[in-house]
Amino acid sequence: MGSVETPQQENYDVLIIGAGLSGVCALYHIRERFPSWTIRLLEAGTDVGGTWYWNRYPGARFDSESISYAFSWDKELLQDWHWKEAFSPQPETLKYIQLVAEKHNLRKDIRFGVRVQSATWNEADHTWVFLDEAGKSYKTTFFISCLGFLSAPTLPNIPGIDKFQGERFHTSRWPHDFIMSRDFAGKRIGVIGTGATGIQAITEIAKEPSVKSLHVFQRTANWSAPLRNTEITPDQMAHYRAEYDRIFERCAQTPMCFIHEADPRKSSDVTDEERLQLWETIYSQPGFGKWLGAFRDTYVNREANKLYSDFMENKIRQRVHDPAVAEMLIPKNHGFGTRRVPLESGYFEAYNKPNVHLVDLQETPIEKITPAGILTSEDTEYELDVMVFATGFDAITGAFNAIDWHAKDGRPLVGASGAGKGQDAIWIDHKPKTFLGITVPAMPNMFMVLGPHQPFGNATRSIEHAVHVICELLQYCKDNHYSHVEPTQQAVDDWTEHVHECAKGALSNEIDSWMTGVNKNVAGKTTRSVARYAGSAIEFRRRCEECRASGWKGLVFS
Ligand code: NA7
Repeated sequence: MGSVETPQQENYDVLIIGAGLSGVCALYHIRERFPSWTIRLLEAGTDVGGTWYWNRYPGARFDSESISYAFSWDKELLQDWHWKEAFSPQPETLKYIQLVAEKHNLRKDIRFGVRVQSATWNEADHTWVFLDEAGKSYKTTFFISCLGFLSAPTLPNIPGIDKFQGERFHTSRWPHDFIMSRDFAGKRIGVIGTGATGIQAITEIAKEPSVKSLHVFQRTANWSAPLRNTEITPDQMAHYRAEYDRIFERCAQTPMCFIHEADPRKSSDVTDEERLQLWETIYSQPGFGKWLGAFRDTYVNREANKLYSDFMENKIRQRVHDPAVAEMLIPKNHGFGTRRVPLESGYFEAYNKPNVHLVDLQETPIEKITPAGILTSEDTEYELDVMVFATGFDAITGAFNAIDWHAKDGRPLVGASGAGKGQDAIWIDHKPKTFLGITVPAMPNMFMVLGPHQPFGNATRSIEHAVHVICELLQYCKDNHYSHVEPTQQAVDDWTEHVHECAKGALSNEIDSWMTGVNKNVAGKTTRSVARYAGSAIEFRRRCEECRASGWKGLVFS
């Protein structure tokens, strides 16, 4: 293969979209593996980083351990890089990704500031043609989606949202030159949203002494538990450097690729004292252990979940001075750990400050946004200078939906059921169909990193695996001179059924959240779907390897 370029159209062997961790990893490996191929990466932002480029809101940081999150393949960088904190803040993580790009001279193959608008499959020559917003076209044989599963921000569908006269920020579109002590000084801030993002941002804004007031508008209380972040000293870092292989090995042995794993006992296997002892131990330790390290039946057995939720409720009560506020902060509609558990560093204590106020939207829903602030039922208007939307993302399928797809036979990728073109869509009503979470029916030559039906967990670990599978697949195409690969309908149906099976029995599957495909701000996303691989990443990898070893059974090549 080779490249012919004209001013109107650029031609590539492989086109990658998105320069987050997925895109950076894919670009590096594909370039290394296929040096004779022409490869280009298109990115809407002005630099690499993805999630860590866009999400610059105060308090943005990992809640997975920094040392388990780095790329495992750059051994040299692992030995050079110093994670400053056990749970890295956004600016440091962005620096790390920038360093990877710099060290491997990746930016030379990336076009920044390019937002893709449409994509069309050409059956005649087995290529995709992408069109960007500026009207430029890019033709490619293979295409790798590194679009991100939390990259399409959504604003709340509240009447009057455009009428507000003050400043408005979505947390994932935060200004690059923001300084809180300057930009929020003396201001009345309102935050809508109490997911992982809201909890981090609220905590940090509440700590800023110059802020006049902070009102938090909470529609659904979320569980949250202490992060327990610490600095990493040079000595500790030296120790971790020697341990990296062991750390990554450990991640490979756990269902979500974190260093944490469930206690093998069931809640009912132990005495009340033993149960309390484990809970207190994991609660006192840093990181996700308090979510993922609980008894193994905690998220599949209602009684077990209730016991652990009661324990967590009491922890909240102990930390919030006003009992009425504590009650509002305790989730009533879902058990602990059945949604993604945000980790916090003083979130509950924020509500003990005299200038921080919680508005329970279950009690007094928002009627509208006014030029001066937020009007809730009972005619209360909260006057604000700044409105922060921590309202999340059109998750998993959202970034795909932002592109106008003309797949095989002109089919759209995402569409609404009912009348019209949507009926022909491959993912009707945002309900994904894939094979191995990597390929999609009627979307030949497209491979996804962190796409629907893949395990998310510790993202870097999942990314490395997906990129590995894609490289193997591309190698097979190259070795056999194939320019066309697509999953069979049977393989897609079987895989999609397997993914649905994996989700059965999990209490999280009964709860609305981005993980179950619900976002009430997005048309067509009001009912639950199985959008992610909820089984073990170990089983996921086994199935991918089985497919490779079988000569890619389930895929057709030509
Ligand atoms: P999430 O977890 O989807 O949270 C969004 C929050 O915004 C959540 O509390 C929502 O309440 C709230 N929300 C959304 N729309 C509205 C309206 N219209 N009115 C009031 N409140 C609203 O997004 P995050 O950014 O926090 O986190 C996403 C993931 O990113 C996170 O899990 C990490 O893995 C990284 P709701 O619960 O829907 O009632």
